[in-house]
Amino acid sequence: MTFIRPDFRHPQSPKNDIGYTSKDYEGALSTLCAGCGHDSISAALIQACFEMSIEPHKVAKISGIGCSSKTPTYFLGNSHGFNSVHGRMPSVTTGANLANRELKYVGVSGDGDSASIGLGQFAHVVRRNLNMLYIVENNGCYGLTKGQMSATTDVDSVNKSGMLNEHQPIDLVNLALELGATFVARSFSGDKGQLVPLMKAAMSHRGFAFIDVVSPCVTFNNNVGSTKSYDYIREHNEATSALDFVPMKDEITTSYEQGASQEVTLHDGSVIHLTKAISGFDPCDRRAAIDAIKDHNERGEILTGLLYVDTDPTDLHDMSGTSCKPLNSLNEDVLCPGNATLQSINESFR
Ligand SMILES: Cc1ncc(C[n+]2csc(CCOP(=O)(O)OP(=O)(O)O)c2C)c(N)n1
Ligand code: SF4
Repeated sequence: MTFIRPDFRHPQSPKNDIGYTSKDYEGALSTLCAGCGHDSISAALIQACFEMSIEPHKVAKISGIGCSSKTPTYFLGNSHGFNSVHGRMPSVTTGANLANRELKYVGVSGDGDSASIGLGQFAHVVRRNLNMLYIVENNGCYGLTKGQMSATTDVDSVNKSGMLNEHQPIDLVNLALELGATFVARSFSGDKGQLVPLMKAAMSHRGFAFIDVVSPCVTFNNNVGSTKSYDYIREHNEATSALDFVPMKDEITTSYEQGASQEVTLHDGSVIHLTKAISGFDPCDRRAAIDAIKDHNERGEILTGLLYVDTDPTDLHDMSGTSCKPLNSLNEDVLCPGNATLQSINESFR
């Protein structure tokens, strides 16, 4: 069957600050199952990039293998993209990122892609604090290969064929916090109101920004007994706070009452407004985030929202002193500094 997306564009479609409509941020028509949570995440990314007036050609989308990893085809059709190997999105993103720091990097992965075959890659990209948005579209199963349980399936969760999982799950959010991630959030594909501002804040963060998005697989893991079904998540979701994101360039004219909300200012001057829901929760306290996640887990609840942010992180570019200019724009004079300089470098190693 051939799917064709109509090219019609309403002449009065709202435009963002750089003159683009949200259509300019769309991709190809999705071929995922109708109702798949992953499609809602693509829609949230389109909205976030449109509202932030990000130039599509300044974005690189990188993914691994899986239904989730197919999704970069369905958003930002005018951006750079690379659909890599299963579990290897982090190393491909690291290479591209170090060669060109002028792009925004959006990595899309699945729980199979990141928590099983790619777990080692995930761990290292977190601890290196690579400047990127890393999204795991977490459905607790291997959707593309027909619903096998994954490493994030909860104990006692039952899949569509009635199998009960007895293995301990890996919580990628906890792991990211333990490994030193500088921006950590969890959300639900069915909650665009929470997901879009989280994505905007994550893309403004300098360093590794991780969002674990619970994204039900309607075909293989949306049954009664699954802890990653739409019904289960809606019933067990508790948000740290309602949040809003104001980019650095926008005038701050919000109506938040003092005391009712908390502001977190990022390194570039952008502000995250949090209207507190959980009393005493401080998103700048890593230890408190780990404890809060564990407490909620023990009560059978899923804590969503902004869980931790370091407002002044040191990313891999700072640590490694990488080139400020893309490597492909450097000319011969810079790339070949001449005999004398090479001699002095060699001398410094003697
Ligand atoms: C090296 C390698 N091993 C196994 C596979 C088979 N395979 C393809 S996708 C996938 C898992 C996908 O699960 P996940 O990352 O959770 O994505 P989802 O499809 O659920 O979105 C597996 C095991 C593969 N493509 N390559
Ligand atoms: S199999 Fe599951 S994860 Fe894959 S497209 Fe269908 S609903 Fe989505």
